[in-house]
Amino acid sequence: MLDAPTDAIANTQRAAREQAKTYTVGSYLAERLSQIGLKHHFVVAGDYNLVLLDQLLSNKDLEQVYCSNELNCGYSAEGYARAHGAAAAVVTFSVGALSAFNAIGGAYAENLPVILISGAPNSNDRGSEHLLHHTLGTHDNSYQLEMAKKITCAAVSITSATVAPALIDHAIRTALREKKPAYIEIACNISSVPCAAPGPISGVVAEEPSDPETLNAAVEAAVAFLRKKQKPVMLIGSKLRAAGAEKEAVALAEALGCSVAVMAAAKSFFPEDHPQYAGIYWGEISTPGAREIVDWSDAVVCIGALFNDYSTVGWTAMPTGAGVVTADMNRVHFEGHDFSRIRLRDFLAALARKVEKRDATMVQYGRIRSPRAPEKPAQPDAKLMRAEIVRQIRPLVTSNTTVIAETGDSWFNGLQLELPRGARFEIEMMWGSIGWSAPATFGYAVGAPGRRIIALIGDGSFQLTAQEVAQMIRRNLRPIIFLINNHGYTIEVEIHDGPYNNVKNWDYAGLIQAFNAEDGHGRGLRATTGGELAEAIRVALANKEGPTLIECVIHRDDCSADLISFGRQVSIANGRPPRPE
Ligand code: TPU
Ligand code: MG
Repeated sequence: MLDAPTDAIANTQRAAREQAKTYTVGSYLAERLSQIGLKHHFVVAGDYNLVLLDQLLSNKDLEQVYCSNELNCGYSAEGYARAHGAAAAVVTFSVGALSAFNAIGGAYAENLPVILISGAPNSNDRGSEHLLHHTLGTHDNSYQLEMAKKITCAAVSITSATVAPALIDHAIRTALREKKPAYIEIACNISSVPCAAPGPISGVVAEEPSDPETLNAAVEAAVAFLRKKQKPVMLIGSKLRAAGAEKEAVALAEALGCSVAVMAAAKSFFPEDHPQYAGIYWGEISTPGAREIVDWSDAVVCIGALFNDYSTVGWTAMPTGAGVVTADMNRVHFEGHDFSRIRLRDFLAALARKVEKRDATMVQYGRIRSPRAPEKPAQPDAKLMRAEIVRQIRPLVTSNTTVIAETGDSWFNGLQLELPRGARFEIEMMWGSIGWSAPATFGYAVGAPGRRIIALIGDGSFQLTAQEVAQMIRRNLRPIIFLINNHGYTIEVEIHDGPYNNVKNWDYAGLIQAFNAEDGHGRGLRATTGGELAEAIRVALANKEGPTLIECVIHRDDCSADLISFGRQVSIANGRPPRPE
């Protein structure tokens, strides 16, 4: 550490250096990305963004991470945001950005601040008679910005260096506040043009405070409401993390003393080893006791909950009625009250300080809880089955593990894993785009290099975005991928079957060899029995230099009981006839 006078000199020198430094639009953007804590940005090059990429490279605190295509680039950034709080992806105009839009829609649905940056046509060509490549071949090139406005919380087009700082700051600030993606398009001739130096980052990252009077009123009303109730229960939803309120939820739980159930999309957002943890509430496919305790309660405090057709199992499981308290990211409402402009974190913390103990649901849950039945290992040479895969994965999950579960039966397999304190679970349940998990695993691994990542991915999903395993190999990242090969879209089979649910088989282990080419250290293994799986896991744990993919071959119809029930209810919900006209 420097002593005080030397410190002052160093500060003056730094300020002088900053003044002398000329910023360009691109280096300004890089500085802002670095200041909000990003260490990486995900990139696919294209002629509209090449000069911008040079400018971003000039920031030594920011590393460029290359992706195989723009869809994967978007998903990688989305995975990085899950690990790191925010992320940036840089793509080229239209041919790149339109592919990335799927992932950006996902970031919107999943409440993740991903900044999508697109190179764009030269400012001189705007409104001119020139037709440009990578466009629709019309003279109006505003369509990408217009599309971006629908799937981001802020979308800006930069064609002038003078206004660039304000527009960049606006986009980043809005994304961080709203926990939603933002879009910045920069004309290719503008990114190297000098612009103003960035002001203090506090102006960009400052959070909107709760309105103190509203907060107070909401807490008073909630305390009075809960005083009248005998059996409150807490239900944790996926927006709890986006609200930055995980600790405060634990504090409220401990003050109330009640049972705490989580929704599937919020697995790991409340510690599973906490004595008040009562499992996953998901209608008829809840973990044992969770549904019963929520149904038994007389007040369900829903915190950051997100109810859709999937999370309610085809609208069969949704807490309703006068006992429901909805505590959302910026709003609380219940029985005759509606309060906005209060932050969830502040509300939970203040409520925890004032609320009276109500532990009836905890006492009752203690009576009805049933420990998971012990699982019997399969014979080592018996045909591999889904249940045996889950059984063998369980001991791999430690406090340093993140489990990433892809859409499909992998959701249900992942949800069956118990998480020790510190383990994390990532699922894309609102957007549910197959193909998300391979690049999200890549991005997550870049963002959390010290963590052991276990990805559960179905064969159908993997085929959308498999290339990103090559990027894991390129960076010597070490996730373990359990590729569940049931030769089809089994989740769709359970909802509605037909020939369209069959998947062309691949040689998945061979694919990793192909990705390795001359210098990679990925391992690809195939398990058809429990014995082969155990051996493959041993090899995976010993592979210190790259990812390991274990193809787990099971029967097309070997799926979890939960998926069968889920599929039936979703099929009923999808098949409701239209209302009479
Ligand atoms: O375990 P399993 O067999 O269900 O998983 P797999 O093999 O990954 O199959 C997933 C099947 C699936 C589809 C085809 N799940 N949802 N869909 C519909 C779908 C189509 N396209 C995108 C981008 N996302 C989707 N969810
Ligand atoms: Mg499958």
